[in-house]
Amino acid sequence: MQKTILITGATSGIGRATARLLGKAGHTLILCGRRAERLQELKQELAAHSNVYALSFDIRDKVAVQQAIAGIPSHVEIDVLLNNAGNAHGLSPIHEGNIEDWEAMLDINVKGLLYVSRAVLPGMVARKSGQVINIGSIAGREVYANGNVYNASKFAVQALNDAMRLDLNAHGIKVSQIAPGLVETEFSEVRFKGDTHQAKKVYEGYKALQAEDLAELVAFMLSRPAHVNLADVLILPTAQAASTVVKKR
Ligand code: NDP
Ligand code: 8X3
Repeated sequence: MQKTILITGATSGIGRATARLLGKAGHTLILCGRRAERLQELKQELAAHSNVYALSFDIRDKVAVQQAIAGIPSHVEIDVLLNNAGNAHGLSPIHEGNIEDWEAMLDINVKGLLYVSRAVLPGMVARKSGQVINIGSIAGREVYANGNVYNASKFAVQALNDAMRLDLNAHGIKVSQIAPGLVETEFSEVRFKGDTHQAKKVYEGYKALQAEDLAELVAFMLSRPAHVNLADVLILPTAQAASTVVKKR
């Protein structure tokens, strides 16, 4: 069955790979991110398969989020919300943390997810159907040294995922979390502020998850029958046993 799927953070990594897979399967997509040119490229790439709406906004801006989602044509009813946009900014001990980095992580990973959810969920509730998939992290299950505020933001996603499932249960809405371990995307470049050498080192000596692995998981979760909810899925590279335990060659 074809669905209408809103994906935040569709300009890169997990979100972009998922947009490609679901778009090629013919689903209608609402793709979000700040980099408008990448959204347009994706729209063109998928034009033969999928009806794509591109919404460019900064998820930290609650007015922009609300306006962008309110601007979606009223006949386009969102069946699936993939709350994926997010990043780590920095990796340093708490007493040396950069306060702007902290604000970015809390504003994007937590508050941004809330702004989008607040704008999308009332429609699902009114229709008594829908599905939310929140992208959390292994970092939301165990803290690691210097991860502090990123960990806190992903623990918040875990809490919000569980809270959404409770609050939306009476309305027939599925709520699920995917908590990945190490995925080779632009994530580490963002964390290390464009230091590609440091970013590459994160993925050296073992096979990290690829964005396409996550896309396949999302597609599988969406393909389950109505009575089945993969409510919380931890997905790791085989080489990874815990946040900081990775078997390298
Ligand atoms: P990428 O850096 O490749 O993608 C991040 C996406 O988030 C981009 O599309 C970016 O779009 C969007 N985004 C970031 N900031 C904003 C903002 N202020 N406003 C709107 N959109 C924003 O990383 P990943 O694909 O790896 O990350 C996706 C999710 O997966 C995140 O929630 C991350 O925490 C999570 N995750 C990643 C893991 C990994 O190892 N890679 C592991 C576990 C979880 P744009 O810059 O165009 O705005
Ligand atoms: C991203 C994975 O281990 O860098 O959430 O925190 S990790």
